[in-house]
Amino acid sequence: MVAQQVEPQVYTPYRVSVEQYVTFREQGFLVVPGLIPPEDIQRFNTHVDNLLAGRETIPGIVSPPIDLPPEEKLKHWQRAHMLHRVLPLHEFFLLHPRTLDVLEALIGPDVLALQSMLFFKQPGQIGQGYHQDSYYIPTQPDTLCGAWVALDPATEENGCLWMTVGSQHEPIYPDDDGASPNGDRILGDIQPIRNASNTDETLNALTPVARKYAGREVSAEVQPGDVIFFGGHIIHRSHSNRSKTQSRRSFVGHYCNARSFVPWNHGMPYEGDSANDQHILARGSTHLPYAQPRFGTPCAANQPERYGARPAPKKPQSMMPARNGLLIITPHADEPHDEKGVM
Ligand SMILES: O=C(O)CCC(=O)C(=O)O
Repeated sequence: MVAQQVEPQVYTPYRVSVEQYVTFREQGFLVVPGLIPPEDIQRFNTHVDNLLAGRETIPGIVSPPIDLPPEEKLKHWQRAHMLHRVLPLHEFFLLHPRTLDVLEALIGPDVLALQSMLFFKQPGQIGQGYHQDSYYIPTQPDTLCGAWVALDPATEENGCLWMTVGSQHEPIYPDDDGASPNGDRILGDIQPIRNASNTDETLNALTPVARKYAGREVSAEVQPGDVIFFGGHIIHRSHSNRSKTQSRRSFVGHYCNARSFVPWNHGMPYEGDSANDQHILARGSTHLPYAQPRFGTPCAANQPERYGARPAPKKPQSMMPARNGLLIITPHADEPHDEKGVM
């Protein structure tokens, strides 16, 4: 079956509250319940069912063999990356307007969409051990944020995410096993790690860092349509799916502020120092290069008047002492220099 274009739809904009903004920074993550409408989740799940049954295919990727028993077909994949570059529905999910509304408030206003992942996580499939996402996806300055969309109920039993609250303030630990060139190597006393994402705590060298936050690791149990937003520094993990029948599917997008430099293209080559031109401008504007969505999903790259519009810059102003000694905001006094931006 050929993948269909996704018809543009109208959504009620989502407004992040001050409390949610503070929670995101205090906890390192934020759950927004019911952000994605049920009909969109239903549509995506039908697509995932079709993939697993071999009724839909992923260009360039081998589908489950036709003669495999249905229960074996379900285990054909654990996860698939970057499908937004080959399937319109994945591009639509990566650029879902309600997800972007939240990102615009948390890390924007300019948002670049970098990566997508689909987790199948059927009963018995494994989780992912302690890791920090910015270890894998560097952005400079680091503004990385994940948006984890629940497609099924995610519970402790079927392998939901676990977040180590407080660890969002940790630097990104570089490794000495050569798995990634990233990390905050400039810090004098930082101890390099090994085996990030390894589910064996005794091998994963982020375990002692996570243990600094003993008692603060929390499970993020969510329902379909709920979205978990989490920054690139928080140490998090998921366990294996221990349920007998309940899959734990999820769609995960990664984003950054579109004014960050992104020397990353999912391991694929790019020209020059940054790969910003490979990633889609989702909201706002940027002085850096960016890509267009391949399947025309509406976003700032192709509809700047709708998703990229910004208020016009105001006249330059300064914080200056008033006659009574209090600080007030005043227009600059020196008009000719102000126009050139000279103080
Ligand atoms: O969904 C999972 O099991 C792991 C996802 C994760 O850790 C991530 O998206 O960074």
